[in-house]
Amino acid sequence: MTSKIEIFLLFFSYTSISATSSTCPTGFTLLTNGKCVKYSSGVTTTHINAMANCQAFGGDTKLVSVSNAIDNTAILQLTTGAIWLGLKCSGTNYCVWEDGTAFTYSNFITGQPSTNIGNCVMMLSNGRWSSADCEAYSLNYVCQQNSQTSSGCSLKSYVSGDQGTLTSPNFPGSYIGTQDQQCNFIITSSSTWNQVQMAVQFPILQLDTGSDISIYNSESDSLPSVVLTSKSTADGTWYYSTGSTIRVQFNKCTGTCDSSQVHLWELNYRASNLVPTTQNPISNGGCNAGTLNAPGVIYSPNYPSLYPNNLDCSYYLVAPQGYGIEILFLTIDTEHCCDIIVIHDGQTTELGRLSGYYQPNTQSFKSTTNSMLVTFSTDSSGQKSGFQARFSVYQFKKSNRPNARKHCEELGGSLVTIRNSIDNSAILQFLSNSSSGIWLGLTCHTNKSPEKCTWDSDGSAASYNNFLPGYPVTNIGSCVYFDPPNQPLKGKWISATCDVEELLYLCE
Ligand SMILES: [Ca+2]
Repeated sequence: MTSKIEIFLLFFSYTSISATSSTCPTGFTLLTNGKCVKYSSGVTTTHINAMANCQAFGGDTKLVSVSNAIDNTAILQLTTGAIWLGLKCSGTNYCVWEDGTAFTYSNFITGQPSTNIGNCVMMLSNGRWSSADCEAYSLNYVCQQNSQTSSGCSLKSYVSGDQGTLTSPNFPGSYIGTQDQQCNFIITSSSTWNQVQMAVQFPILQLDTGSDISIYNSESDSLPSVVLTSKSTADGTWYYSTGSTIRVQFNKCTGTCDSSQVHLWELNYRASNLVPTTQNPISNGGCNAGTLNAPGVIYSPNYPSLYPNNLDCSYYLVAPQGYGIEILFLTIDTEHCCDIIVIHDGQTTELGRLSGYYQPNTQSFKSTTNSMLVTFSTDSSGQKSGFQARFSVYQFKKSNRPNARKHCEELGGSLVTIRNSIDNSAILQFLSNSSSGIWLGLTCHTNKSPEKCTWDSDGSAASYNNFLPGYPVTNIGSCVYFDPPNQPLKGKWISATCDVEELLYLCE
């Protein structure tokens, strides 16, 4: 018996370890978290230009994000004097990293961020952060991009890191014809913080009909949480695990495979911190937790023990611009008459009310804006266990232009208006990860006369424009979309047929 066990163990350990090596482009330095970084070293500029300079390195290069004290020290050691961070703040304490990292670590000096000073953020020479006017300062900066991991394919490949990229065998060539039939990537965060979850996204996904990619919540799960097939597209969706490990299984075609086209995929992975659970209230209203960045989990106070009487809780859930909040109630048990959960789209439009007992995982809601307000109020007697809910981000649906406009009007607004180059840069930044363009609230009436196009929001003529030279072309259509910077038309405005094209849109 013993020898059988030994043989099994030898076999297991042999197949379970597969080397992966991370590499950075020339001039970039590899940090332990799997990011490649490059210091501008003497090249100082405004925040917007620094963002553009980073993007010019190509791929997913952005201004640096900092998700913990170790990263902060590593960046500090690389630089001299103040630098721009890829962070922007609005409101009292609502800040968003340009690369989508959850804003759960900060190192601001006392009393900041202060949007009276500005919406941008700089790291000072002592490592502390300060708000800054985006245009008034000219600073050094650090660009980052994910390291490339040469993946290979084996039954079990272990990958450790907080951010990185994996590719199909033989990438950027086709995986068709490479031999292994199944590859597993078990990706685990290097963070020791226990509230971390791993997410994956596919910027490139072109599977043949005989192959699929299954995503599992952990190394040992046998049922996948998501299965991607030849019909799946690289639509920017992040797929989250419930813990710090995610397993991605690539099942390659067997037998006759389609070698008429190049089939390949590229995967980005990213660890993000779960939003800490709300604290038990020490007094009525003590469960108000401020702004919570998605993804995360919220609970009623004391959950799963009895919630207190006379509660007035609110949970304000926020996603990056261009994304909505999706909430799934894992459990709900409240006093039916009197202890009520209300879900709002944004802060005011009511999406639904829940009270009483519900089967687990049956109640879910989606916002049409990038925020959702959930309130929970209880009366003076009668307590139950309350609720537990998971909230995540989803990318808005695409729509033709008439429906997009109608939807914005239903929300009391209009499709996005761009008055100047600053607005234009903001949209460019919003679109930096997108493969779809967005509709503008602009209608053109005369061929090749951009100044005669008018904005939906107030009927005014377009005094500023960023049309591709020779546009608008009203023969194509009177509507206008903004092409994303990573597409061939690189951030330019293009004419389109209003009721045919399906694109993303932003309301304002
Ligand atoms: Ca009650």
